[in-house]
Amino acid sequence: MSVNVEQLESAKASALDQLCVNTIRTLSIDAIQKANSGHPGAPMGLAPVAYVLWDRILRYNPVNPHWANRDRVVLSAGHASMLLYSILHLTGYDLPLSEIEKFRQLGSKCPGHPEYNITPGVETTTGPLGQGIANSVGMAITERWLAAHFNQGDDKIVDYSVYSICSDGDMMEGISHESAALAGHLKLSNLIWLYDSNHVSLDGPTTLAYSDDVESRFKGYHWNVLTVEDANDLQSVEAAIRAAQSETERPTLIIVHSHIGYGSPNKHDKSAAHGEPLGVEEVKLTKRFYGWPEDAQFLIPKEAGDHLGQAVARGKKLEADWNSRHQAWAKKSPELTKEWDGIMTGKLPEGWDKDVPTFPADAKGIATREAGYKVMNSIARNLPWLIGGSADLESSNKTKIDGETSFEAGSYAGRVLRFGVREMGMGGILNGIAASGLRAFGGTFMVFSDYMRGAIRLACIMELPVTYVFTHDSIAVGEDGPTHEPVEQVMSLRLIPHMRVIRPADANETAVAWKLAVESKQHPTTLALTRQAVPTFDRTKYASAEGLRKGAYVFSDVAGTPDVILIGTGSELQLAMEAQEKLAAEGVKARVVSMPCWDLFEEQSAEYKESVLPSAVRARVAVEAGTPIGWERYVGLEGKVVGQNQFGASGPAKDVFKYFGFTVENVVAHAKESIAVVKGLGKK
Ligand SMILES: Cc1ncc(C[n+]2csc(CCOP(=O)(O)OP(=O)(O)O)c2C)c(N)n1
Repeated sequence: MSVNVEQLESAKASALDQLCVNTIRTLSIDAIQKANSGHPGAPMGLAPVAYVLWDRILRYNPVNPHWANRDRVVLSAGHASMLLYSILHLTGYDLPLSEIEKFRQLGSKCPGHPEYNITPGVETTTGPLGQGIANSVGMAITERWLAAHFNQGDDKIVDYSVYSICSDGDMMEGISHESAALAGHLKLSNLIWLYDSNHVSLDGPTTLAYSDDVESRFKGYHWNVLTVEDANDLQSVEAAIRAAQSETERPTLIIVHSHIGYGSPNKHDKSAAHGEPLGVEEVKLTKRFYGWPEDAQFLIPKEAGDHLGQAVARGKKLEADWNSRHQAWAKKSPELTKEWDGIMTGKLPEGWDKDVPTFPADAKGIATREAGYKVMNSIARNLPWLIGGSADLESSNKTKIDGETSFEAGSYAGRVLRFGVREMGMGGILNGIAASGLRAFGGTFMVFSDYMRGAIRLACIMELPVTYVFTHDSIAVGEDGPTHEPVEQVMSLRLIPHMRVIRPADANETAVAWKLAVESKQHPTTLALTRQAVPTFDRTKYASAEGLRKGAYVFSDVAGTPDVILIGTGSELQLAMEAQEKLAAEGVKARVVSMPCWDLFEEQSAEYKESVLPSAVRARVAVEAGTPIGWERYVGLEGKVVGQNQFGASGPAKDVFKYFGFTVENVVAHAKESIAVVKGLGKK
């Protein structure tokens, strides 16, 4: 397609803009039609917004999508992925047209929904509505923290903005309420959400279920709220974003009124445009509306390609300017530069774990949440970019970084994050922080990890090293009763690929667990910690807690081949140990295995696994105060599980534990039963 540029300049000033906008639209439409799958409606309506952002507003370098001071854009409405891929391609990211032509095909850099680490320019994985905007809050928190920490007077090396493009669905999701409320409270003026208000979602018009007054809602969160009446009015879109940029006190929501499926004669403003290709005939009609050659596929008019391609030269210059600022800053601030490099490269500072305590043997012991607090603080002292907090359970979760201030509006250097009672929001925000380079942790009760599960799953998909401090990890919570007593949570977290669930048995295992969490580059870690005190085992008598690094290890052995193996995790290792003693008194040889982390154990060699759980020893008992489902994997069909197959009850912890069979006698009985089964004498 050829456009007379002179004509363009002399005629409507926006003709070239229009050409670019329609290029974004038609690329998206064609990719979706070719894949015979996808969501064309939002890219068609939002193309002008994407165009204004990437062409006139954002500071980025397509050639280096990891440039530290780039503006971030999160496409929270991940189903509109083709919008993002089209603009990334056109602005010169390493995303060739051949990848767009393979949209939604196996191995393509253009997967169905944007995926972190697959596509250059994609800042986070989105698709589950609402998660992206919560991530953007985490990114904005990180920018503020980095700016407070690293900018020195007029030497500003951190000053990026965070944008999110979101939709009706994002706004309906609960997580949007939590994360927006916190962003408003924290006065994150570096955060700008562009809300695609097109009044249509999957099932039909949003009026079916949604009549929020979004403007009032966000004003209530102390946001700056602006409105653009027509997404196609590029000047208004630009003016609104520029107004948002000059806001210094509040995050900004720009409500952009748009039309889903804009330009499609039969699907414009209809949910039919939302989630399926337009169809061959409708594509033609739509292209005719745009003044596009009807049969052209993946057409990028030269003028549009050239114009949007200028982003490469622009980006190179922006980054080069920043590099000279950064170099000047680095000369003046060598110590800070070391920290900066550590954050940007993911390298831990030397000596980060030098103060991690070794806990002396103590029969009374301490709760692993308490040990976790001590260990986390010993690490925080030497790892300045460890940052985190709790969803209003700090005194219970023991997550306070001592001697540090809170991250607060206007005082952004603090490392103590206060999420309020917002577990969902916390989950999404932690992902945004981790994706921005800081080491982030967040705490709540294990039972409420369910509230965070959507975000946890995304952390696992993205392989972000977030640390979850989930305390009160069993029915030993006691008095608060079944609503607060996790039963299925620990096991269900183990089900998520990439997650490392660690349930340490004592203070020294907790120390190793925290170290592993901090060393992790690609795995989120769940630390399942007790409310109640557990003995600190005598490591001169039993195996070193470093065994935790292998997931499971022989904690206390017997001479010769054991008659039975007792596997304990967390607070139940002590039951296994006491049972070992009782069984020994009856002449039964029991090996005790501590198994704090299934996932790590699975990563070990077959030889190692065999050395811990020899296949010849089939009498086995697993003891864990959680659902027994799954333990068959390690105890086999002849083994037994002392687990919790039902909800707990309210009462003092020791009574609850006893009531549900977490007693030495019960473990001993199960061990004997398993031995009998193996001998062919008992019931499986
Ligand atoms: C948490 C979550 N629930 C449900 C979906 C399925 N889903 C994808 S898009 C969509 C409708 C969204 O409508 P809207 O956000 O208005 O997008 P638009 O129709 O404007 O493209 C739904 C329900 C999802 N992706 N995430």
